[in-house]
Amino acid sequence: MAVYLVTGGSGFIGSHVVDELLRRGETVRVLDNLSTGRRQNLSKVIDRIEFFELDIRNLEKIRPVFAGVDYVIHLAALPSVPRSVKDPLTSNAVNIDGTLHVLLASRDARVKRLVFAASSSAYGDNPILPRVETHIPHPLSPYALGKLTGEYYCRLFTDLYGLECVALRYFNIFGPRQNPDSPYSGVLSLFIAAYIRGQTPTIFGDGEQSRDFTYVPNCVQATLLASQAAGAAGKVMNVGVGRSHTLNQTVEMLNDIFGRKVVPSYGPPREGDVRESLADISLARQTLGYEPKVHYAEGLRKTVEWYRRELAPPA
Ligand code: UD2
Repeated sequence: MAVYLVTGGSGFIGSHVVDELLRRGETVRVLDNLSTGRRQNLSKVIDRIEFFELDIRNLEKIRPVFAGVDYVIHLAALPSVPRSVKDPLTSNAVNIDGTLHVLLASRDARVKRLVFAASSSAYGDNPILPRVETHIPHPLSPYALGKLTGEYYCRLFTDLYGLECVALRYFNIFGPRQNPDSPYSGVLSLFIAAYIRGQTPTIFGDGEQSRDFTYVPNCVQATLLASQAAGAAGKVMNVGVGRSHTLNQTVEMLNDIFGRKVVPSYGPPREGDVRESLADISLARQTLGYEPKVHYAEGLRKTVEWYRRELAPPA
């Protein structure tokens, strides 16, 4: 049994990672400042983990949490492209300085390996699809720049200090527990909640932008493989499915699932938005043995089922 520290463990992705680690019998610590994470995401497991309500912007406060830790899954971050465009300073403090703090604390505690949640946003408007890790990155937002900087820091920490780091470029992860109540939430949580609440979803732009929407268990699988796989240290890898869908297609799929004919409203495109996104997952396949098990349509159906239960009015 190993000791895992999940930063951002009360968040959407983090809480799924925690669940899977516990299912495997591992020992789990969570470090989270609950800024975007939610206690209720861990409510079923809180008695089985150690929880530290701390902020990665404070290096000295977080250091003790790393003592005795074998593996760090570093997911704590301030997500959202538009939030970072509005407030680049906080985005930088959390996503860049915070990541550097987590790396320093991990190095000094002699952690065996750290897995970093990087982002598909690093590719920006590079016109070549699918995205391959050797493409030149071109971040379009402070969020994308922060995640890319985190990757570079990871590689440096592997090369300079021997801290094994693996950076995974997550491609638009979705699924249960993504908070639908913030304007900065992922598009699918906002759209599904709008359907359930009888509101009209808004598409920013013409709806022809595409994403490699990735159901969260696929991401959990890749993340835990990355914490163990031989030959992964120092690498950056895409984690997606390898299929992309536009927002207009997504609305059609949701209309099918809900048996409705919702017509979305269209607004101006978002600043810093990426137009097309599609992962080549060959490297993660080869290096990690990663294989996405759930594709978009099925993940979307399962996610809708979850939100239907979650957002149902109390009986
Ligand atoms: C980026 C990253 C993703 C992850 C995420 C974290 C890309 C391609 N992806 O996601 O991997 O790191 O950041 O925040 O950069 N939209 C609407 N209506 C809405 C909300 C969103 O049309 O109500 C659009 C939005 O303009 C964008 C798409 O939906 O074109 C997806 O937006 P998102 O916020 O879910 O995720 P995105 O792609 O910025």
